[in-house]
Amino acid sequence: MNHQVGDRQTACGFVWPLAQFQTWAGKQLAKASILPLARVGKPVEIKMPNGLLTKVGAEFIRFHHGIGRALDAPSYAHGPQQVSNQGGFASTQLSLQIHRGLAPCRMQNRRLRKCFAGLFIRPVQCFYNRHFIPKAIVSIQPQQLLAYLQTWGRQLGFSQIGVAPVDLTGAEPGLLAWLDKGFHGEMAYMASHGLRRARPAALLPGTLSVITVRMDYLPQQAGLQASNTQDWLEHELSRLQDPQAAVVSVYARGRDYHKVMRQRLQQLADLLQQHLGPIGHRVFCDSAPVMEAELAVRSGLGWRGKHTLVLQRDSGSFFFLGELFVDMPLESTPEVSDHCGSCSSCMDACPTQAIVAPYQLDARRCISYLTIEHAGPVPLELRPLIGNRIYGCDDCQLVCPWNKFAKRSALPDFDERHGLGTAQLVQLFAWTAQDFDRYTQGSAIRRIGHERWLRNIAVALGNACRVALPAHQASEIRQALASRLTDESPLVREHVQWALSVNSQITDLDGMHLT
Ligand code: B12
Ligand code: SF4
Ligand code: SF4
Repeated sequence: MNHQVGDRQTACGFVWPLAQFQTWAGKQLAKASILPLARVGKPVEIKMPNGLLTKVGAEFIRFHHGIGRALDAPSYAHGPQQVSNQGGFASTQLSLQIHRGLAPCRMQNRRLRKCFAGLFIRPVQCFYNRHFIPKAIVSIQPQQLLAYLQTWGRQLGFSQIGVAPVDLTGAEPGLLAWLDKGFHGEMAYMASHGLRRARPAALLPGTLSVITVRMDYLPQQAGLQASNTQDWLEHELSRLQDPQAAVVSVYARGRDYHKVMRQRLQQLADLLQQHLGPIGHRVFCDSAPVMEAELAVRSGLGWRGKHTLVLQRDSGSFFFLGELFVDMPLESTPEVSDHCGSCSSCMDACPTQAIVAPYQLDARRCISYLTIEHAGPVPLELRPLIGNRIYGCDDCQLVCPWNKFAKRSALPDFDERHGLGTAQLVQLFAWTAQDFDRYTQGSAIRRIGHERWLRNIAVALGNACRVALPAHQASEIRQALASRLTDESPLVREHVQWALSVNSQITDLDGMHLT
């Protein structure tokens, strides 16, 4: 990259992070991406006549006019111009992270050499996530740091820890194609952040690495009713065949994972800070525009299955993902190879054919989306395919051969609550709004509210009515549905009416017409 800066500018770096290095170092960084601080998609020549350059404060240089805005985009992360800046940023095909945290411009050669030799020299001070972080200069071997992280991670109940780079450029075309096809449905939050979702350093300026974690969540109770608890997979599959069973996705039977993960990630960050002094950091678990599966894959926590989830040879896919964004340039952990081979069980098993091609999920057809994210009426053509799944769906995971190796959670947080692993539809349909609030306290289920809960169960009851059942069971279902025909919610009433209209067209086991 060629550049020309003002006469009075002795250090030749012209944009962060290059401004921090001597001329030769800046050039090497730009050319060879020595550190993950700089990535050049296409060579760009920028000439800045004297006067356009303004030195702001003691530590960084900002350009005026269009290109300056584009290059400086991440520092505007919280401003209203962020989206348009990002557009400009992308179209230049140039990606440079602004980082105010590394050692100052006149970094001594001795320190720089140390940095390249594998020792991370910690910043003296920085702003991160709008907070001032005072720092002591500490050096630590990357491998030593990773070993600490892994030990602390295990103590906190994480199953694995990795480190991902912040460059997710490779994921951007897939994200855009997914949005372009409208696969996100009503999840407006998936579209509203644009490419920031694939750019951790644009989401939080100063982020240099992402510490990734995964946590197994299979409850200790899963399959307890089976003759052998190791048969939990068969047990889950058999409940799908029982029309009166209320199937709540395995991940949602215990405590809300967002809370568990974020608390423990913060504890991990606290341990890190006890060791290293203050660091710029922020924790995430399904709580911000972050491509968690991409980060997990890039840090070797697993490979991407054809169902789009991340999975592992020795743990299957029943685990959550979370991240700790940090302002330290850490060495990434290696990726693992893909072991799906010619298998397509997940795609074949999907009740709604939501996996439209390998690694492509049309969320609008996914039962998890329909029962959790989707607010309005469930599309009529999809209702019969939902079966008895009332919150989320696990089918594509249950059939995956690698889930024979799924691990039970190390934490009691994911223990099943209120019999949610064994509940019946009629029983849950009887929950009042107060019952719903009481029984779902601290659970992810609470997010959907009582109305959507009843809507989902009405669909499942309607599907139960399609199956030939002994007369007394069919009658119990009809009565439960009828009790909500006058529900205050038009959404619930419509689904109940649909369920009962299905009921009127079938016959029971004794060959008697049910209406
Ligand atoms: C939105 C979302 C959903 C949506 C959409 C899922 C999806 N695949 O996009 C819905 C509501 C359907 C959903 C369902 C579930 N989810 Co979800 N979900 C998310 C969330 C918030 C974002 C995922 C995302 O970025 N999607 C955007 C698309 C573009 O990404 P992608 O599918 O990975 O696509 C990539 C490629 O496949 C490819 N691609 C995709 N489509 C296309 C199309 C074309 C044309 C092309 C060329 C390429 C392409 O490009 C993309 C970039 O590489 C994440 C948390 C997070 N912040 O990351 C959790 C997350 C993925 N979900 C999770 C879970 C547990 C689930 C469920 C199992 C819950 C359940 N039991 O009901 C199901 C599983 C359904 C499934 N098979 O994926 C976990 C997964 C953990 C793991 N082991 O991987 C996550 C990571 C949450 C967490 N923190 O643990 N989820
Ligand atoms: S969660 Fe269920 S509906 Fe969604 S892709 Fe997997 S099997 Fe299909
Ligand atoms: S079911 Fe088969 S294709 Fe799907 S994720 Fe598992 S191994 Fe891969």
